[in-house]
Amino acid sequence: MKMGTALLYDDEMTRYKLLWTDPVCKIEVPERLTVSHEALVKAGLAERCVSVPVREATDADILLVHSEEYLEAVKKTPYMTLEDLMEFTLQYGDVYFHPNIYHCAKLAAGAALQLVDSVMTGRVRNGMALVRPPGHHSMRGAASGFCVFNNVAIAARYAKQKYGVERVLIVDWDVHHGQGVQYCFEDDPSVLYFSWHRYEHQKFWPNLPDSDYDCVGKEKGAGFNVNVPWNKVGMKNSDYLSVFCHVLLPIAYEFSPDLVLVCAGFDSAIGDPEGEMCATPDVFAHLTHLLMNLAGGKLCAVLEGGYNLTSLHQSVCQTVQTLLGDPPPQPANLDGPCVSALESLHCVRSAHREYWSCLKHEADPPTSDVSTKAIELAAEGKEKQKKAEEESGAEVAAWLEPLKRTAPPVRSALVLPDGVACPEGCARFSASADPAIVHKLRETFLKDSDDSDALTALSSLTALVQKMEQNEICNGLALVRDVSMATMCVVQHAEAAHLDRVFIVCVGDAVVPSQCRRDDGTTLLVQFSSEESEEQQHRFYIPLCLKKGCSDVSGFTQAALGLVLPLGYEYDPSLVLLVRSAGSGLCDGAWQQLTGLLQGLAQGHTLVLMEEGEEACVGPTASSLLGVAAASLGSLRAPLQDDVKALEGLRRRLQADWKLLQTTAAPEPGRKTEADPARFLIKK
Ligand code: FKS
Ligand code: ZN
Repeated sequence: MKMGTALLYDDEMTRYKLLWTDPVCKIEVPERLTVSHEALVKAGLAERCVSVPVREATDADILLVHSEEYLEAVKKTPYMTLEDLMEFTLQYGDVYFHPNIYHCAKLAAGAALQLVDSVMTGRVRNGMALVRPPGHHSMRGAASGFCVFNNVAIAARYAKQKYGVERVLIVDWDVHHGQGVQYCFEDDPSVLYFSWHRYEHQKFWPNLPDSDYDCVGKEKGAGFNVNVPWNKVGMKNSDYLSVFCHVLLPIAYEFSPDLVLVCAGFDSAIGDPEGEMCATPDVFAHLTHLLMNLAGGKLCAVLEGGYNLTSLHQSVCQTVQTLLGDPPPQPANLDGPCVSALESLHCVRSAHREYWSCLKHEADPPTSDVSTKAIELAAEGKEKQKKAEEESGAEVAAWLEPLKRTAPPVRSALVLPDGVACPEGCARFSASADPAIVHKLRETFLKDSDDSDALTALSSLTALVQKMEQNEICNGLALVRDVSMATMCVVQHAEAAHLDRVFIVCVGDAVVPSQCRRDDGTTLLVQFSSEESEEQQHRFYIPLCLKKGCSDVSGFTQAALGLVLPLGYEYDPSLVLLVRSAGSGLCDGAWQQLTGLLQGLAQGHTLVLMEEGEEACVGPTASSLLGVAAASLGSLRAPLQDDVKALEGLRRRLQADWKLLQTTAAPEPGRKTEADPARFLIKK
C-alpha cells in the first residue's frame, strides 16, 4: 500500500499575467502560486511530498472536454497582439488572455493528468497540483472566470478512459460555482459533481439559475449534480462541516467513488475578497481528512481560486499536511450552522431525496417564505450599508495563523497480550509501571483477584493515555479481556492526564460502566447496540439501537456520518475512545471507516479498546490507525426503514443540545430561533 503524497508545481505557470486594467481580473495574480509553493517549502511540507513533474496536456486530452473550434482559437493566442488579445478576451466573461496563457493552461491540465496517473498507478496515495490558470468555469467552447481549460473535468474523463475508473466524485469547495464542470457531466451518472458556492439568490457571479439547489442533473445523470448555494456571506466552519456531514458525505458514501477529485479553491476561506466567507484555513484540514477514506484514499486536489494570499497559503498548507497523513488540528469555533446555511441544507437534502436512499426520509422542502428562491426585500439597503462599510474599511477579516501541526514521534502504539503478534509499522507498548499506580489499579479494578496479566494491561493503558496527552504517541490500540473495565480505567486516567473531554464511541453490546456516563460533559458516550436501551435520552449518553446491530453497513454508515461525526465535532473531545466488544457484527470495512473518520477529532488522539476474541480485527484496526485509507465499502444499498426512522428521530430530539445535528431551519421544539422579521419577498 503506497502512502506518499504527490506535489505538482512548475513555476512556468507563474509566467502570465493581466496586461491591461480590469478590476475584475486583477486579483488573479502569479503570486498566488509562488506564495502557496513557498509556504509549503517553508513549512517543510514540500520535501515530504513526492515531486512529480508537470507535463503539457495534449490536444487529445483537451478534446476530452473542449471543442476543436475552441482549442484552435486558443492556440492562436500566443501570436496575438495586445489588441487582439483584448478583443479575444471580450467574447468571454471575467477572464483575460496573455501570450503565454495557452502554454500555462496546457501545463495546468497536464499537471492534473500527471496527478491522476501518479495516484491511479499507485505511485502515491494522493496529491495536490498547484496550477494556474484554474479550470472549473471553462466550458466546452468557452473560457470563463480566469479559466481556459477545465483541468478537473479533463482529469475525470481521462481517468475513466485510461484507467477504466467507473465512478468519479468531484468535490468543488471553491467559493464559486464550477458551472463548467456541471455542464460537462450533468447527464452523466458516472461523475458525481458536488459544489457549494456563494449565490445570494443569484446575485453573485456567475449569476446562473443553474447554480441553485434544484439543478440536480439531467436524464440518467439526475441526482448526480449537487449544488449547495450560500445565500449569505460570512459562512463559517460549522456551516461547511454541516454540509459535509449531512449532504456530501452521506451521498458520497452511497455513491462509492473509485477516485475523488477536488476543485480545491481557497476563496471559500476567511479574508478572501471574492468569497467574503469566514471559514478558517484549518477547516480545509478537516474537509480533506473527511474525503480521505473514500475511494481507498485516491484523492487528487487541483488548485482553483483563492485571492487572499495569506489565507490561500495557509489553507494550501493545511490541505497538503493532511494529505500527508498528519492528524488535523482541533477545529475552531463550531457553534452550529447559521439559519441561512440550514435553509440551503434543507433545500438540497429535499431536492435530492428521490435520488439517494440516505435522504429518502427527508422532510418536505421548506415553505416558500424560507425558500432560497426568495429574494431579499432589504437587499438594496444592505447593499448600501455594505458599500459604506467597504469604503470606511470597517470590517477587515482577522484570524489567527493556524498553529504549527506537529505529528507525535510515534503514530500508533499497541497494548497486546503475549502471543498476539504486533502488526508491521506499529510499536508494541508496555510500560514499566509506577508501583503507586499499580497499587491503585489493583485496588480499584481487581479487588482481591490476582490477575497479573490484567494488571499489566491496565497499567500499560494508563501510561499510554499519558503519552498521548504529552503528544509523544498519536494513537493506540489495546486488546483487553474486559473492555468495560478498561474503558473505566481510561476514563479515570484521562481525567488525571488533563484530557478533559472523552468521546466514547462504543460498538457492540459491551456494558459501559455508569461511571463513564457522566452528565457533567467530561464524557460523551454514543453506543451502537442491537438492544433497545431503556434509558431516556440524555445529553451526554446516546444509545443508538440499530435493527440488526451493526451488521447493516448502510445504516451504520448513515449513523456514523450524520450522527457520530457531527456530535464529535461539536463536542470537540481531547481524546476519542473507541470501544469494540466481541461479536459486534460490524464488518472490517465499516469499522475502518469509523476509525478513520474519528481520527479527525482530538488531534488524532484515538484510543481503540477491543475485547479479546477480536484478534482478527487487530490488523485492520492498526492499519487504519497508521493512516492507511479504509477499503471502499462499495455502493451502499438503502438502509433499513426502521433504522432511518430511528436515526432521524434521535437526531431531531438531540438537536436542541447539539446544533451540528440540525438539518433544517424550521423551528424545532426547544430550539432557539433567530428573530425572523418579514424580510423575504416571494419571487413570482
Ligand atoms: C464578482 C466578479 C467575479 C470572476 C470570478 C472568477 C472566479 C474564479 C475562480 C477560479 F477558481 F476559477 F479561479 N469575477 N465579484 O475562483 O472560481
Ligand atoms: Zn473561485
